Amino acid sequence: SYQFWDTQPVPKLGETVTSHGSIEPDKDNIREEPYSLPQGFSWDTLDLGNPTVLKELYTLLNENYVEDDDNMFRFDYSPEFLLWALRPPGWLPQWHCGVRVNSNQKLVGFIMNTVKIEKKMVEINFLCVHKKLRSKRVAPVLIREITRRVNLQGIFQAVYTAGVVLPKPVGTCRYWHRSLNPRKLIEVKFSHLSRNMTMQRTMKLYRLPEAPKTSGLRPMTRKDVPVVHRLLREYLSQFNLVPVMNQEEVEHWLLPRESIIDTYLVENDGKVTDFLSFYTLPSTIMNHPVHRSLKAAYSFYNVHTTTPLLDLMNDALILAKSKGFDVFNALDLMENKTFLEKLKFGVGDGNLQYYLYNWKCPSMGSEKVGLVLQ
Ligand code: YNC
Ligand code: MG
Repeated sequence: SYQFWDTQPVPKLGETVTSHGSIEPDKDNIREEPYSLPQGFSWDTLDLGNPTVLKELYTLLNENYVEDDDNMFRFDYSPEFLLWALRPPGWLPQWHCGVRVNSNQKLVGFIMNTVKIEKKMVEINFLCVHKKLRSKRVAPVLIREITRRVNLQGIFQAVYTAGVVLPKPVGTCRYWHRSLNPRKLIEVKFSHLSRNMTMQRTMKLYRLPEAPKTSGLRPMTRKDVPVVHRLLREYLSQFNLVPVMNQEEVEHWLLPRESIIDTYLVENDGKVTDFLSFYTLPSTIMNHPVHRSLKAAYSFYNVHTTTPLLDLMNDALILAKSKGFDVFNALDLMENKTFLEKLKFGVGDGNLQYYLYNWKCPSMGSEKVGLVLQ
């Protein structure tokens, strides 16, 4: 049973949902006072424009955020990446909701950004409680408080993803990994040398050409925003859970930013037909004498109308390799299952569950999920 989640407007785990709609009505009286934290803690809205505060958030996440099941790797979001993820068009300062320990000012961040998914929803991300404060029921207080702050803006729905199973996933996706630097991945035990394989043969197996193959492939620029916006909207219409971005949001999320987001499009005879994108999210390698950081690229939105998706994604691998990434990760959502095995991705362990808050709809296969969160 779920002591906290059973009190929330989400379907029960065993429930089969057949209808669409909100679970509880929009509230007209929203609590004015913040929720009470355990003794010794206070709320603090984080001003991420202050470099000292941004560094504090970076440190909290760098030391306490998501780890793999074997506690060998932990996400290492860069400060610049955090600014990109947490300040999209429409961000509000009060949604960067932190908790500090009164005595030493240490931080527990719970932060979010907006996304519009047909109904106006917020996207919740970066829920993090310091390791020393785990299992003390601080997370439910953070969730209740951010819900209150979002409700005050007249928004009553949210979307979020997590590795853990909660009531109730609307979709279940799985990460796949494509080795780009197999020697390092094996050295840090991210992957293992297969039976009957030598290092030499493994390196040959994953070798990639030096340069992309698709003619007309080039980085996206600001003037491409309208065409990328149109391609994305048309492409996403085939999936069931998708972001509805305006041009400003397309510019924010897809225009290249060094070491944060890469987007390349295909233009021939003045016509843009396809694009690929991936974001940069390294992981700290815990307890390794030589290697400190695993450089990972994550597949973001890839849209094809003319270039086969397989060719587009092969070019994404080539670009990522040439930029020094060790591994290219992709979820099995959208049309990704059509290329994962062919391009030598290996299946990961663990799932990424997609959830909606206060919104009921039938669950869907991963190939119907058209939303990627950072
Ligand atoms: C989780 N990831 O089941 P029950 S993903 C949601 N998302 O509740 P305590 C979670 N709930 O079972 P701890 C959760 N993980 O009693 C645990 N829970 O009903 C539930 N890890 O609280 C759990 N970041 O404080 C249980 O647990 C209750 O101290 C237990 O804290 C949890 O960002 C956590 O993986 C995750 O920092 C903060 O373990 C901590 O363990 C941690 O005793 C490492 O909590 C980092 C990590 C999670 C990444 C993410 C999405 C979060 C979505 C939150 C839900 C948003 C709902 C919508 C709100 C807006 C609504 C509107 C409008
Ligand atoms: Mg806790």
